[in-house]
Amino acid sequence: MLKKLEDKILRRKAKIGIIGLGYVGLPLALTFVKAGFKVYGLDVDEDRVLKLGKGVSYILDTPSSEIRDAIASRRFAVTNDFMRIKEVDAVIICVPTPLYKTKEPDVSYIVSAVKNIKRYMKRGQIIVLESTTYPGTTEEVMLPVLEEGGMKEGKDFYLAFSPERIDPGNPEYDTKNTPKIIGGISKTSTDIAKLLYEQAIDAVIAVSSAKVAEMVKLLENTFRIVNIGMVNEIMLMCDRLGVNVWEVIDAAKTKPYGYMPFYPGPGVGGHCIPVDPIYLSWKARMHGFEARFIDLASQVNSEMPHYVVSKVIEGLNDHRKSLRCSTILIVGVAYKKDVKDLRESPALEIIDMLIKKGALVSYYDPYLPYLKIDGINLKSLPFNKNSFKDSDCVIIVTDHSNVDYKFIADNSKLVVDTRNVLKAIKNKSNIVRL
Ligand code: SAJ
Repeated sequence: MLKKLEDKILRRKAKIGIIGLGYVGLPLALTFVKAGFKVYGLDVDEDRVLKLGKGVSYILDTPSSEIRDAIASRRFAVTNDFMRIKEVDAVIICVPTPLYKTKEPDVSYIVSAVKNIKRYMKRGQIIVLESTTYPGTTEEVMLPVLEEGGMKEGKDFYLAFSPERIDPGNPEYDTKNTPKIIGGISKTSTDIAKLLYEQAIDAVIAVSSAKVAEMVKLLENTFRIVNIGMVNEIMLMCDRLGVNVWEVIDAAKTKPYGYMPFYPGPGVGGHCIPVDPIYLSWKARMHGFEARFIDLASQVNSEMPHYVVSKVIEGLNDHRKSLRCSTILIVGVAYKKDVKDLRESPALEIIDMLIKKGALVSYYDPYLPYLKIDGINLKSLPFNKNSFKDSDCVIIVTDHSNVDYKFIADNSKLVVDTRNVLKAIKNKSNIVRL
C-alpha cells in the first residue's frame, strides 16, 4: 500500500484534499496544482466556494488569474462536499485556530475537520495538519479520533503536522519557496508526507515528531511577539529619555551580526502573532509553567493602542484642543501594511477608544473601503486635501506602501506618525512621532 502511494505521489497522480481555503489553504492548493496534482479545495464557506468556482480571488496575494488557470487545468475543483475526502490520497487541514474570549485555544475548527475526515477517510490516506496550534494537538486531539474503529497510524493511515509559514504581503517569499517543516506521529508518516510536499515545495525539512513541528512554529511566532514587545518597551523608554527610537534602531541595524531589527508600532495585529504564542503559554501553564516572556510581551503590546491615544491627546493639547469633539482621521486600518486583513488590528481598538472619548473619527485605507465597528458603519474617506485639512488630527496607524505621506504631512494640522513613515520630514511642528 505504501509503495503504491509513493508511486502515485512521484507520478503526481495522488489526489489532494485541502480543508480551509484561506490565506494558507488557497495558496497551498494552487502550489500543488501547479506541481501537477489534482486538488479538491474543501471549505464550509459557500461564498468562498462560489467565488473560487468563478475564478475570483479573495486573497490579496493570490491573483484571480491563478485560480482561473488552476480551474482551466482541470486539476482544481472547489466544493463544500466533504464526501470528496473518499476520493483523495492526502488531506491537508488549514483551518483557523483562534482564541476563545477566555484567551484559551479554540481548536473546534480542527476537531470539526478531523471528524469530517473520519467520516469519509479510507485506508492508506495521508492526513496533515497545518493550522498553528499548541504542541500535542496532532497526537492528543487528532490521533484518537482517526484511530477510532481500529485503524492504526503509520500502517492504515499516515498523520503529520506541517506548520504554515505565510507572510501576507511578502513579495519575495511564497508557499513554494519558503522552507517547510514536517513531523509525523510515526517515522513512516514523516517520510511519506515529506515525499508529498517535496513534489511541490522547494525545501522540506523533516523533524522527529509532530510535536516538534508544532513547537517550531510557536518558537517562530513567540520570537516575533517577544521582540516586538521588547522594542515597544524600548520606544517607551526612549520617549521618557527624549531619544529618537527610530534613529537608534536604524543605527543598531548596521550591526552585521547578532541583531535583527523590529519596530515599535501601534500594537500587534493579525491572527498569528497576538494569538499563536498564547497557545504555547496556555499549554505550558497546563504543565505548571508560566511563560513569562510571552505574557509580558502580550501585555506590553496590548498597551500600545492606549499609548497612541495618549500621544493624540498630547498633540491636540499643544494645539489647545481637547479630544472631545475633535475630528480624527485614521490613515490605514489593516493589521499591517499592504494587506486588507482587519483581524486583531490595533486600529480598531484605537478607533473604539477615540469614539468612547468623544472624538469624531473617520478613516482612510486604500484596501478597505468599508469598516463596521460596534454596529457603526464607516466608509473610507477619499484621499484628497479636504480629508486632511478638515481633520484636527491625522493618525498614521498602518503604513501601506501606496500612500503619499508627504501629501498628508503637508495638508494636516497635526499628524501622529506611529510607523515613522514621515522620517524624511524634519523639523515640522505638526508631526508627533512614537
Ligand atoms: N509588527 C510590529 N513591529 C514589527 C513587526 C511587526 O509592530 O517589527 C506588527 C505588525 O504591524 C502586525 C503584527 O506585528 O500588526 C504582526 O506582524 P508580522 O509581520 O509578524 O505579520 P503576520 O502576522 O502577517 O505574519 C507572520 C509572519 N511574519 C513574518 O515572518 C515576517 C510569520 O510570523 C508567520 O509566518 C505568520 O505570521 C503566521 O502565519 O504565523
